[in-house]
Amino acid sequence: MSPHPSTTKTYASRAELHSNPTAKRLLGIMERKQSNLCVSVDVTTAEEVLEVVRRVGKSVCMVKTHCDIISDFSKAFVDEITRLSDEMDFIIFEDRKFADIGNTVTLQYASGSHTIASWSHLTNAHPLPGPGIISGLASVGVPLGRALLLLAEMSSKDNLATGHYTREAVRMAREAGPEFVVGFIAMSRVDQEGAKEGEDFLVMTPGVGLHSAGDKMGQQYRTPREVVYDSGCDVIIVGRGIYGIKGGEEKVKEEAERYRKEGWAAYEERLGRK
Ligand code: 5IU
Repeated sequence: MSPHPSTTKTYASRAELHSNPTAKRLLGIMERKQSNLCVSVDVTTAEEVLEVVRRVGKSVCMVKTHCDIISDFSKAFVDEITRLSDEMDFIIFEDRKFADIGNTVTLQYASGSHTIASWSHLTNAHPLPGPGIISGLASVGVPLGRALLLLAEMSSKDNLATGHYTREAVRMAREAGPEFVVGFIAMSRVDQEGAKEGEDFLVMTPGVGLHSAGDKMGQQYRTPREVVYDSGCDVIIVGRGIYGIKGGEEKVKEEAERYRKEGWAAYEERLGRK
């Protein structure tokens, strides 16, 4: 099979063609910072999250949050992570995994104690409920210049997002158009088949780690090279492999740089630059 067209282009050239402001900004950051690394900051107090972000911020194109695990989530936290995102030049991705009918997700996205749409540039949704989930989220997100990923595949063992389900996720994204849906959470180039002229989805991939094959709860890890070079994905998402490394502040910084370099080398290799 010939390589997917998106995998043979530079992030910079892809940035130019995107109409969605978040996708455009993200691809620009990736090129500027030579980083396709997203750090997933799954720690449970605001100060811990911000500490990790300050340590890894220089090395990443994106920071991924789970706002519902932060015990002291507040407006002050939002202000500070937003300030860091401007200062250190990264996108904020709230990994909310919306999964309800359009009306409900609209409320979950805009309201409640987290008001996710007000601070998170990018979020994601399960395609399970059908296209209404996209139109609901788009009604809130599009006026703010936000972007959405659909979960087409997952990294965990024996998950059900495979085959027909994955293909339907891709079809749903194509039908929605590029205004709001900019890509997928997936383990591979799920948009390989039936690509439409001019389309360019971002494929973002969790389950990346250099130290272990997985955890006791079904997570499965691959290396940055396997994800970016072998599978043609665009962004590597790394959590415990970076913030969980033992050895203090410097070690976390070093580890983030190590993943950034490996991810970037795999991207250059896929472009045939080395
Ligand atoms: N995450 C996955 N797999 C998935 C999806 C999301 O691991 O299929 I969708 C999230 C869960 C966690 C992060 O927030 O990505 C991975 O963290 P670790 O690198 O610590 O395993």
